Amino acid sequence: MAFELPKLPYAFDALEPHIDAKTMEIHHGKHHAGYTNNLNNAIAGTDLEGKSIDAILTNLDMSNGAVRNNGGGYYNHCLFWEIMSPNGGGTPTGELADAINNAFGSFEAFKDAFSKAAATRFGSGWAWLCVHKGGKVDVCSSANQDNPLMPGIGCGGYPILGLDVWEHAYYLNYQNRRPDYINAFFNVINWEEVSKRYTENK
Ligand code: MN3
Repeated sequence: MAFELPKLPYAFDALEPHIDAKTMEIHHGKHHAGYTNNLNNAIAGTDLEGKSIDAILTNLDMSNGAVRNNGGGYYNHCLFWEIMSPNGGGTPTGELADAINNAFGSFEAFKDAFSKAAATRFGSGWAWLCVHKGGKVDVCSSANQDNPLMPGIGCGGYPILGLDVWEHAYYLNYQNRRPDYINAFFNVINWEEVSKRYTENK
């Protein structure tokens, strides 16, 4: 069965003013749709067809550029839409808050580390908050559509929060001001969903 572009869980303009409607429309309807179609074409008729996206990325042959780029692009954007919400922002609670405090000392220190990872990723890529087995969390970044699930990428944990820092994610509204976009992202983070991913994968 082919992968399908998921429906956005909110309207295109729901994340304004932090992320504008036009960016969301193009990002979801053109970019994510493109990765989805290209992934389906890349795996059609191969032994990857029918496997879950987690299984494909975890066991990926990194020399398979089409699946690496489009499988990563498919997965990363599925995650990205889910970990944002018009009711987002604030800070995490419960065991995720404890894990963040244990790893970074405070939420503010985590925010600094994540923002730095996002701001210093040269060119296109993603910043991640990941959980390792046992519950420890870690921040890393990756190039292009790579993802820490892939062999040898980032901190190697399970991604529970990701920020797209490709210019297509922010350029219409923020132009070259990536740090402003990163700061605005914190107003739409869906910590409930991030906590769920933490609990299910720790
Ligand atoms: Mn993108």
